[in-house]
Amino acid sequence: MTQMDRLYPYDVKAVRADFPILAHEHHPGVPLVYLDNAASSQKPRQVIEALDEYYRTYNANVHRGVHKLSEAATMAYETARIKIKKFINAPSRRQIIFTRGTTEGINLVANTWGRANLRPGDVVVATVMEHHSNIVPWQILAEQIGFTLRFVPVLPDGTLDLDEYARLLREEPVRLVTVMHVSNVLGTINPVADMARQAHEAGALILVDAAQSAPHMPLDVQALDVDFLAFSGHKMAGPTGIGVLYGKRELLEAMPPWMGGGDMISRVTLEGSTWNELPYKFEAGTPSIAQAIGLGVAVDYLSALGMDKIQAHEHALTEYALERLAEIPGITLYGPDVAQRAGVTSFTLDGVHPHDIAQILDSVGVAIRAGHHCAQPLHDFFGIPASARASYYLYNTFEEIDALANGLIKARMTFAL
Ligand code: 7TS
Repeated sequence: MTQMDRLYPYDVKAVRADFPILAHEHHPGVPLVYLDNAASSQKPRQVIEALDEYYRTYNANVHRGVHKLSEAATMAYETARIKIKKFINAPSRRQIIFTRGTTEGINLVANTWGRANLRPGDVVVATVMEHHSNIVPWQILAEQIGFTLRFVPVLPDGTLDLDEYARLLREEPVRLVTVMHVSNVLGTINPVADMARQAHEAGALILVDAAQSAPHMPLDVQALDVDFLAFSGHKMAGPTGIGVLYGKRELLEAMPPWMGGGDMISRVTLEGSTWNELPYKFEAGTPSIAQAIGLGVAVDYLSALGMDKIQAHEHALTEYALERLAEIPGITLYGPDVAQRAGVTSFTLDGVHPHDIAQILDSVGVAIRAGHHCAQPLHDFFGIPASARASYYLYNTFEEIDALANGLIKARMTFAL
């Protein structure tokens, strides 16, 4: 299939015009082809302008002053929360906790629910494909508490070994399953609704790392029936420094706070303190106000296009990328069939180190990521120290995938392969 046969589900040209950075030249005369979206996405002018407007016209702290600026800031901050509640179909805005990102959301669950509920002998199940942010917090806690961490293996096609998952749930005292929705290396879409059902049948809870799904597909936390779900604003057209943790209400109500400080208390005396209601119990200190407002605008932007259409666009891009990449001699592609994956393609090229691939691509304007992508155990499984990764978003085009493929051919020629 050629790129001419492809139809875009929305006006990608108009979308691109909303992202100022995409109009920049990467080098003189060389346009930017941004294919490092799994690391962080670019931002539309609507989000940039919302930050600008906040700082220029109503900058103030939230939940405090009765002055007009503080009221306006509080209103915008809380309106963003309601937008995000709708975006993931949470039952209540009280279940939307603003964090700094996915990493903080996972650490929050580990340090509150985990610390209060996990005991020596308990089992927490993660997977071999997890990002380090969903491995290390559990390792730290396991060392302190003495519970056991087990990992669902990955199969050679880049999907999870779900038979082993079922066996772990059947045979081990599993209290929590913590799993990524979409792999940031393989693009694998894990069957988290099924995994949640199985976890619940075994009496376990499930936390979903939605860092690579919330930006790219419709999410419904009630349909998935997950207990906790975390994601980052900066990967979904929003600012850095803001993320979301969703939790089931009864769990959040029962959990102790993590960080102590202003805003999270109801009453403080020198003898002790009582906690504020949800979600403020988990939002100690001055939050990322501008960033939360910006994330609300990003969510408006994505929703206006339609998450189903964004997903369809990225699916078509990924299908095309897999075809084009497969034509490159000496390439090894990791991850499942396009039917089971989101817009992430990782690969190695015989005789060329991933960092050299990234450097040569950069010279022709194509920005990708090379390295272990914070997933060293997964790279260990495939027996490679690093890979090159191109990841796609709502503004990418088929022509940009051609630029990637042409850049890879140049990389081979540079190394005289
Ligand atoms: N979980 C997954 C699946 C991720 O891809 C990332 C970031 C995180 C968690 C952490 O998100 P943060 O916003 O808290 O940092 N992934 C990547 C990546 O693949 N390349 O750079 C960051």
